[in-house]
Amino acid sequence: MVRLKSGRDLFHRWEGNPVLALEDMPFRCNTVFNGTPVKIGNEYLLLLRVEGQQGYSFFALARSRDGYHFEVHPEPVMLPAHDRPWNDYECAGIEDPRAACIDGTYYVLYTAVSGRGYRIALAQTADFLAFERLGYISEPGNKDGVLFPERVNGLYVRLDRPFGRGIGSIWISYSKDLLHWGNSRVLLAPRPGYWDEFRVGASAPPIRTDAGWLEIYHGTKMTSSGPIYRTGAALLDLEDPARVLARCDVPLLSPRTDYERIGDVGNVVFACGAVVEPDTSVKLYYGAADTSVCVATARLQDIVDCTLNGSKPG
Ligand code: BMA
Repeated sequence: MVRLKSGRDLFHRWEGNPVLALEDMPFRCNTVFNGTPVKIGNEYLLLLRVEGQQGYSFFALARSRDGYHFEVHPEPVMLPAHDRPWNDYECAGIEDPRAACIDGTYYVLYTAVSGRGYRIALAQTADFLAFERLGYISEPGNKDGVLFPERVNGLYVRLDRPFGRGIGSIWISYSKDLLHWGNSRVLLAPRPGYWDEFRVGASAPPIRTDAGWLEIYHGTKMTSSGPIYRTGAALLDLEDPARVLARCDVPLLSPRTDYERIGDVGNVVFACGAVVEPDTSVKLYYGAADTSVCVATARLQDIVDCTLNGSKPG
């Protein structure tokens, strides 16, 4: 049994954090952060964002038997594409993967970066070692794409974060084939005066609970020394996920430790996915200060209760 330290946040950081940092990487790079987890059988896989020394990002894979101790595959598993038409839109890197399993198939949404801006890209994988690119599913000016893990009323559903006029909100869209999306509308907007008053974006693919789809998202508040990235949660109607049922007033995880406050980008906790265990505990994997990968845990019911009550966790 792994002992967890209690903090002031609902999520409890693992005392062995960070899970992965530069010294754990088997190849040269600048940083490793923002990994998306899947659990296949008893094995945990983390698809990691790695920033190379050149400055652009790509993906690596780490494996674990307990969700805490990971070993990184010796080579990167996905690099920005070299060939047309893909290289036109990701020549400056691929970032922030989010994996979802829908009807037995693993899909990864990621941010494709080029001089033309940020686009959301869709890829498919069987083993997280080889990836088939399926398409770009947004115009430039969009990121933080996550897929719901199942169709709702026969349609695929996704959340994303178009930039709008720079004050980003989380939007919801629908699709029959994962490639063509529509009926897009605003779902969660920044809240003036709150910890998420500047920008919000989806973090983890939504988790089905009895109380609704639980969306663990990130929000930022701007300060005189830059934004602070925190983690919050909202509940969406199971049948009509465009309907927000509840939203937690307070963040569930905030940068507090040295490894979250100090790094290439300080004051950042940025999750790209969570694993719900059979005992309904949740392992949230997050990038800390854009410099390492960490894990924090909470009970699913506590996250739901906190979101429903909308107030400070006990
Ligand atoms: C966001 C994304 C994340 C990053 C965060 C903090 O816009 O680029 O990859 O972790 O900023 O720098």
